[in-house]
Amino acid sequence: MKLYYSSGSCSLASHIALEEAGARFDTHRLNLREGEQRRPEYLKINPKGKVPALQLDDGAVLTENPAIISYVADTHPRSGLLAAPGELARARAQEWMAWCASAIHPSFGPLFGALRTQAPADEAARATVQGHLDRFDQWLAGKPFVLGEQRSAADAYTMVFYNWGRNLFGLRIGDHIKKSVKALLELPGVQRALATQEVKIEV
Ligand SMILES: N[C@@H](CCC(=O)N[C@@H](CS)C(=O)NCC(=O)O)C(=O)O
Repeated sequence: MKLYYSSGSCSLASHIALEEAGARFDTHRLNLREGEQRRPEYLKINPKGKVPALQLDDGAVLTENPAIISYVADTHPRSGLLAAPGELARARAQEWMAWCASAIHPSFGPLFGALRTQAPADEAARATVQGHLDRFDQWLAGKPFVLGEQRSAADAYTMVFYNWGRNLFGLRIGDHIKKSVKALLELPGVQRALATQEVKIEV
């Protein structure tokens, strides 16, 4: 398998899942600022022009973080990233990833837009992201990971939003998120993904 990613982007979520699953995979880094995601050779891999994309050994390409993370979890069942079909814990992890992909991630869009044009970010857009981060934080109260004491596929996004919120946009990060990030930083797979992507996380 080969993961197409960009350093510090949402593809870090899939990268963390692959490493935590103990998957064997190669990586290919794209520079989004230089527009490598729109070059014809990459559009042949992912016509959407986005990362992540996971190319499987038979050449098939999977895109969208929740799909990639679920596939990796299901093909590496001993990793314990996702519970078996029919178990509530599986649905909870998928519920969480769907929220991350469909609500939290897009809410950062206007902030990235402002960053690119060096314009001040719209306060309403910042407030929307802050609301998501606060809800994220409340959910983590009293537990190190999204589903409780054990890390799971649902934790793959935490580092992405922590990094964006704190380091790129100076948003408020609650203590429960910080505790979760600390716990995630102890995991060898998370450490490997961050090292490969050359992303430095401080809590
Ligand atoms: N829905 C996709 C979103 C992928 C996405 O937006 N990736 C961004 C990086 S975080 C990207 O590739 N942006 C490049 C561009 O839009 O040109 C997913 O969850 O995987």
